[in-house]
Amino acid sequence: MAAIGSGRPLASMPVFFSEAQLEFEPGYEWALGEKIAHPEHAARAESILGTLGRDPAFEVRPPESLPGGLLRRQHADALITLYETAASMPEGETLYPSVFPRDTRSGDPRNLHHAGAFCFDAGTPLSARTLDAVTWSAATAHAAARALMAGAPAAYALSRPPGHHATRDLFGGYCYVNNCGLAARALRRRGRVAIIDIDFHHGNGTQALFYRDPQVLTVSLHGDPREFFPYHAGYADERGAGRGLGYNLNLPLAAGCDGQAWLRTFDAEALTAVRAYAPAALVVAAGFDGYTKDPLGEFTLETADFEVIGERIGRMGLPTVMVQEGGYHVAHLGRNVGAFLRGVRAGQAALARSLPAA
Ligand code: Q9C
Ligand code: ZN
Repeated sequence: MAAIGSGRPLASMPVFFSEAQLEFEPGYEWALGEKIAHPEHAARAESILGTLGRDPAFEVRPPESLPGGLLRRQHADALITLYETAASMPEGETLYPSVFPRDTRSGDPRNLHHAGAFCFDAGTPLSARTLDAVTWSAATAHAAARALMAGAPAAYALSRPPGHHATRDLFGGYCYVNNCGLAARALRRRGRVAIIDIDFHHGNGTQALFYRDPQVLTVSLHGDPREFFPYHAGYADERGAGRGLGYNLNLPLAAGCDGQAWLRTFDAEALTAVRAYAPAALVVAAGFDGYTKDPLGEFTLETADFEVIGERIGRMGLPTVMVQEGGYHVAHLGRNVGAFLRGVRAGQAALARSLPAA
């Protein structure tokens, strides 16, 4: 059996995406009492496809469908049942949970009035198209992990809707199924896995999934949760629990953080921890809402910074799955993703050149 990622840098990097992911449109959300256009819309995926689709460095293809039952191995049965219930909503209708019971055990996933029992914020709607879109989004992450197990050194999942805020039991933060979690679980069969989350927001869902698991290291750089979503997680003193203690690393950064400061923390803390962990594979929760013009994030990262971040990741010399998360400046999202992925390729190629030929 070939080791994961044992292949040479490929002529083109596999990119997984399914058209079904374009069918779900959240439409709007409430921001401090005002109804605004929802930031997480299908045009984000089109922006990314616009860049990657016409670059021969990338090969866009649909993922294989997700093996039956896989979502329920990572998520609560009731959470997936709720999405199934929503699949029979009237076409064109969206449901925004607005009643959140403090005791979430009281939820009936066949009653959409109970949706708030499975949800932790009011900006993440359900519709008839949610289940299909999030299942295909999850399939891209699973397919990218499988591409690594087949020998690809790197693969990109254009997972939209995103996933890193989704926990075992709860959706929220525009996320329904934790795509990075699925990729890590697929790769974990071959050894330890590290997940680095570069999205502007803390990956609370991913952290929670692996909090007690020493076989998966979770590292996240993000806007300080005292000030930014998800507010209730992402603090530096959350370090894992039980046998997983020491295998979760949170690196909160102040608003206004620029590329230089971001990269300093990334090198000194995040990559140092990953190197010490010596994983068999790496999963990157690749969010681009730290971009300087992003409407949600408040860092000042430039397109060139994403290329450098990619290059540093590539130079780790680990088989790497990149899973799309946030990034809401639609017009520049494609170029930021392209810069990042080209950086990863360049980093892996530079490392291959510097090593003696096998
Ligand atoms: N009106 C991801 O980047 N809402 N999720 C912020 C804005 C939550 C972002 C309020 C932001 C979630 C995957
Ligand atoms: Zn984000």
